[in-house]
Amino acid sequence: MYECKSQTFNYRKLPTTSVIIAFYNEAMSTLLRTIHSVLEMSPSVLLKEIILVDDFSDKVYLKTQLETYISSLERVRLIRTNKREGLVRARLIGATYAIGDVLTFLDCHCECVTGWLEPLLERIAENETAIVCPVIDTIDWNTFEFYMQTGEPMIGGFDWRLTFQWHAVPEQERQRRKSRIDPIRSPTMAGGLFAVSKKYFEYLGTYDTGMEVWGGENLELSFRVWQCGGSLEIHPCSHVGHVFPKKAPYARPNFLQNTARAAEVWMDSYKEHFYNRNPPARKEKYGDISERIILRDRLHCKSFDWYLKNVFPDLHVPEDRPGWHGAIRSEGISSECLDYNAPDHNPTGAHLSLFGCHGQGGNQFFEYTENKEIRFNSVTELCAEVPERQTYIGMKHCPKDGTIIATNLVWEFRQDGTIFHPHSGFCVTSYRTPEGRGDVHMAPCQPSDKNQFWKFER
Ligand code: LR7
Ligand code: MN
Repeated sequence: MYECKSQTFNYRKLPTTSVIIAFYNEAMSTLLRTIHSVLEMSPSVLLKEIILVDDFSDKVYLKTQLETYISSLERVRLIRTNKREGLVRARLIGATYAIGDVLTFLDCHCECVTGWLEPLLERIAENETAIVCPVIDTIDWNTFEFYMQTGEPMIGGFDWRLTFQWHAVPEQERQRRKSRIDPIRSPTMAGGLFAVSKKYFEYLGTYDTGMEVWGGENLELSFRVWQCGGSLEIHPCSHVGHVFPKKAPYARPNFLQNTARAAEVWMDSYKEHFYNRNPPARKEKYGDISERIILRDRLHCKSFDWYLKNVFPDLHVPEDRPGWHGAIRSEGISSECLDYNAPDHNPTGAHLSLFGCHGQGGNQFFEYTENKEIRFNSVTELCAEVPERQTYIGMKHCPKDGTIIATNLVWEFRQDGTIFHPHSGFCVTSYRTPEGRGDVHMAPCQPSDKNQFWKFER
């Protein structure tokens, strides 16, 4: 944005920073690209040091070869953990060595763009309780080309499985900001790239050190900073590219466990929506959270209800009425449940099909609302419909909360077990394809046809 280019900074008034980069088995090329871009794109008066934290990698080139390489670089330190710590504790180990006023965390496969650092530091100088993220640009996994995002940045949210999601800046936030280069408030952060005052980060309780390997810590910190009186922002003038790999160089089995910790500590009774959509999470042994609960009390943090109403009012909150959510099992093909595969997995477009009931929530979690919609709320809120003159069940974006619902989105779960669609006059019906696969379509309602009987189950 051209307004960003005309900004000037008085370096003497800005805090200094330590850049902390934890890595596990990263490729040499992407790791060095990150380090060099930080060194080249950061004013040297502001950059105290780069702290690399090797989280017990086993790649040979990350031993002496890496050490030799960085020994010729000024202000780059390498710390190695004694065991695999996971990204949370690896970052915190790095932070204990930091001498800068601000901690700037980066993933190990990034490229910082000219002028990336100043806006982050300036914002923290102005408001010490702000955690500030850059705009995250994409570095192509195949070509390693840098794709700079233009236009209005996206901000962070989540769905009720507690997976991170991007979405557009809401109207209310657009109105609040005075100029295109004001920081944008964001309900959540992606997790890898942000700057925070070292003092404030410590006051806030750094990270939950009970979290292992990967996942969950980004939402935990997001909820915490908002609920405990700070803010989370994206600065439109700060850009950093990030490689989104096809496949991570390590397994990630801890997402549910870490996320359960975040939900237990911060979400109050709203955590049930998460568990409903992730039945296996109820069985996760998430460990001792007593210290985090003490922290929440000590900092007099606000409720999750407050967070939803004030920070993320656009998020649709599920009703999850007892008996009206979960998997929808067919009586006709009793091993199978309604299943929604996102369009890119489904050559015939976004629609409902049948699939073996797996009890894991995911693509088989539906919610029947008081407004009589059948909602699928992973990623975004989708509502079941029957497109005109079609017999398949499509999924389309639900109307905004509080607006009128088209009759096409209305369904009736009738006493006899049928799911009736008044607009088309048809019933949801299971059948077998010529290949013998179970599928579902809309068909005239027949008395006592098992293929038209359905049951919600948890
Ligand atoms: O055990 C580990 N030890 C580590 O040191 C596992 C990982 N790591 C390092 C890893 O080498 C990397 O530098 O931690 C960093 C993050 O791991 P990635 O790059 O594999 O994670 P990601 O980019 O796929 O995932 C995003 O969500 C994570 C949730 O735990 C972290 O918050 C990541 O930092 C975060 N990345 C971003 O926010 C970049 C933008 C992605 C988006 C959207
Ligand atoms: Mn990453």
